[in-house]
Amino acid sequence: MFDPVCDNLNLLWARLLIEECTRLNIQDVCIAPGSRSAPLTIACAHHAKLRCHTHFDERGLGYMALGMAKASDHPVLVICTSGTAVANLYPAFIEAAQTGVLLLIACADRPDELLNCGANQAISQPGIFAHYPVAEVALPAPDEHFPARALLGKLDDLVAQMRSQQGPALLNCPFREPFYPHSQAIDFSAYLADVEHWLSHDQPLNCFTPSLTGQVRTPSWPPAEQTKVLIILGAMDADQANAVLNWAKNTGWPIMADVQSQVAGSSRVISAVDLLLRHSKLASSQFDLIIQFGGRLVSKILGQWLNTQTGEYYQIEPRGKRLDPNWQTTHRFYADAKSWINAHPAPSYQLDDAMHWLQAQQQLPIPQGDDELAMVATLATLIPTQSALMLGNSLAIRHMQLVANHLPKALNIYTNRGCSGIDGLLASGCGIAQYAAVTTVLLGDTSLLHDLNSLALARTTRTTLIICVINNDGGGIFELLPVPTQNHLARDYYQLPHGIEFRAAAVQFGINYQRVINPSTLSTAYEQALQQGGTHLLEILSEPGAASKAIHRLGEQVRELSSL
Ligand SMILES: Cc1ncc(C[n+]2csc(CCOP(=O)(O)OP(=O)(O)O)c2C)c(N)n1
Repeated sequence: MFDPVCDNLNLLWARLLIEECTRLNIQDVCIAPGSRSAPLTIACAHHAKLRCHTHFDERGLGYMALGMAKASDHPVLVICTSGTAVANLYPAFIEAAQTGVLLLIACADRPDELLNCGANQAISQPGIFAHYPVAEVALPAPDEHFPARALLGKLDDLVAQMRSQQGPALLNCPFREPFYPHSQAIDFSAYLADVEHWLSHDQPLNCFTPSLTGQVRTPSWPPAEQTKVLIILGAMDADQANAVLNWAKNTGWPIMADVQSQVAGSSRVISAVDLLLRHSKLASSQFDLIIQFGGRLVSKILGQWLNTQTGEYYQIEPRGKRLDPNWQTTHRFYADAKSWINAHPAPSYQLDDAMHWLQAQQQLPIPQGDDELAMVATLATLIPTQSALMLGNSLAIRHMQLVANHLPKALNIYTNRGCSGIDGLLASGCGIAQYAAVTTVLLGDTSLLHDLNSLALARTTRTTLIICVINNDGGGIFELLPVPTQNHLARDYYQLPHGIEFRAAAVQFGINYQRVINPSTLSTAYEQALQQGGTHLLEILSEPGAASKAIHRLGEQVRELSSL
């Protein structure tokens, strides 16, 4: 029951907003300290239904919230103070916008009279995230002339827009002093009279029902039996991907799966595409119809190969975003995979078109040796089924895509591929770890240095969190890119070798640490970490330059496979 007695109007407004957030199904709030945001923070701290998470660094806080929102499938609230605190949330906010994650940022602000006059810690906050929010509300400072009904209604509208447009939103909250309670007990019943009904139940003030749009069927469906059909699975949820696998099972159509499809480890999909397409015979295949669910394909080779296909190309994507860097689709469907397949019953052709791809996949060589690719291949076999895996950008995700067929069948894979930043990857993993019994984070050394602050989050994680950092002494990916090497340009301006190992950082943050130098020490260290539980940092040492050589070698082996 909402208590109308409160210390001051700031706190009452904050309590109204936070209560409404919980009624709108927000269960986690990520808070960074600050004075002006104190009413919001205090309201959260006293709310029995909220799980509060704190961090001193707003950049990491935003990324932690992002990971949590993805893993929980609920919107997550982030609270911070005014000034650069808000700006530090920008990277996570953009990533949320690009990938449709429901982050609600509530930042405290100065009231109008303290803006543009030299007042401390004041910046221009409304509009700070440019066009990235799906919606934005700039509240007035708490004022009894502003009805409680309008206050709650504005929040309801914001969250409804987040849900319908699938993306993050900004709630700017100016407060005048006092920010903290002074043991007063003011009865605000008269002010709350216009939300009397809301006070008596536990539902949001406004309930929104999304409009039900009828699914349009493609006139030419189903394709004729002789039509060569290929299914592509991009980044998507496990239940959507599994629904597609089920739907297609009697067709015999080949299914190529990105590592982000959640089903890359299934024996029914072709996930080692990056390797298979290096073989000329497979690469010469042509399809009449490609049906792609989700997007943001990791494999560049797959993307380039798809570009050589000249048939029809359907893309099914629920947010209505074009995920089609080749500008190749002939039909775009604004639908999630399940709705689309419901409207398009799969024919039962029992073809054997997928067979030679799947057989070829089984014949692929497994990376051997002590380099990072061999270690990632080993890691793929160690990760427990049903656990969570956060894949960092740069080589971490690319290595895993190469060996994705070795992953367990059921695994929750998370990535930040909206902007593919190397920032906030550990923080995102820490957010995911709130919702998974076991979380593995795989990332590069520069990425970990970028997000070293987040070891402070990792140390407080209560579940099992295994951070695997591939230390190849800088940005190993640049070895694979045509960066000029003369005058050490690649080394001094791109790879930035640092000679740093992470043992001391692990000690500083009180995290278990193991140095790993080959697949067998990796297996031992990983199994031990799993058994022991808690947070572990496994430092996978890899010779700089070894990754590009290993990928090249593997590609050569595939090209020479005569049995395919
Ligand atoms: C925030 C951000 N800054 C810069 C980049 C460009 N970038 C892509 S990969 C990379 C190097 C990453 O190095 P590391 O994390 O060690 O991974 P490795 O390349 O060795 O796999 C950089 C700087 C980026 N993607 N994101």
